[in-house]
Amino acid sequence: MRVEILNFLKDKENYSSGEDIAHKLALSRQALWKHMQELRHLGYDIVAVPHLGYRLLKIPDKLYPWEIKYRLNTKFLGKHIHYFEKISSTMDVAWDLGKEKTSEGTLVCAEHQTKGRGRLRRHWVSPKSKGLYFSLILRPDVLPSKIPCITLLSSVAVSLAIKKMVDISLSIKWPNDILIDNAKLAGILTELSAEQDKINFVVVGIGVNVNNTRTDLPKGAVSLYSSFGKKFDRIGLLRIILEEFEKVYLDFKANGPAFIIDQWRKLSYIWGSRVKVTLSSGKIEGEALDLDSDGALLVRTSSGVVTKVVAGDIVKTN
Ligand code: BT5
Repeated sequence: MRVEILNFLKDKENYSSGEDIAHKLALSRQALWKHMQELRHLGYDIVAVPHLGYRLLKIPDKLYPWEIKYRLNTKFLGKHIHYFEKISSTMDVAWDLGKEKTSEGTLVCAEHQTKGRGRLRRHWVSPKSKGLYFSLILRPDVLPSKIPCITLLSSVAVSLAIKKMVDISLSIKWPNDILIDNAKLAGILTELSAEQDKINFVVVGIGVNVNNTRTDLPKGAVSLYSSFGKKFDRIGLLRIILEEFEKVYLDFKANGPAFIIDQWRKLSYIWGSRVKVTLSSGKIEGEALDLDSDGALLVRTSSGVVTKVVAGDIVKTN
């Protein structure tokens, strides 16, 4: 009922009389008053003026599931949401849900992560209510070899969403960093449960620095706030990311990786540059040539051999 009351208030620019709301939602005035108290407790700024009624002045800066879903224009992404004030990592919860056959598109988000992680278990700094920290459960019907495409499509979708919200020049660093002027704005982590020729599920974890101040950020990182000097609507940004993500994902499922790879080539700045790549098996150095149709990075070493890199860290050396 809380959500219905909120939607009622959101649809009205002005005051709504208690009598009107109670009547439309088939509630007693007493029950309505109780719900209003609960909403205030959740952080909603609702004023009540005698003879005029109630008016919603401010929505709290919280990733409440019903706020994310409000006017969310997706078919399946974000239709089921698990929300936490504080959690170790959204990846852990999403992984357990993935094993339990939770439906594709389920979203796990948190205000704060105590053990947010990046690749190779590196720490992901996740201060309370400053950034977006969320994981999506996907069940793509593709071969496990196509998994790098899922990481690439995630960075393309997040970049397109951020550019939709704010006029900004972004770049992507292979495979998963979204950068503003070489500083890291967002990171993506893809974890996979698969058998030899079948994916059971994929968890895509996305961290975006939104309203972090410089002191909330690790070295080499940037936030939208630190770049623009103003706060951004985290819920609005999350909604746009979900919408863009679903569009790019459905296009990938229907038409393959052509769109993602094309967008990715445009957003990446390494083509033709010398790069040093750290792999689990050692290091290689060479020229970043292109992406192949699996989303792997092709690097030509000084011996002229072209190496296909599926996972690793790259640094541009010229
Ligand atoms: C990543 O790893 O960039 C993937 C980050 C994914 C985070 C999301 S948040 C929601 C979900 N739940 C999780 O627990 N994780 C996902 P990687 O490429 O390995 O980069 C990690 C490195 O980025 C660290 O070693 C730091 O140098 C740097 N770093 C840590 N926190 C950062 C932040 N908030 N902003 C920018 N850089 C950061």
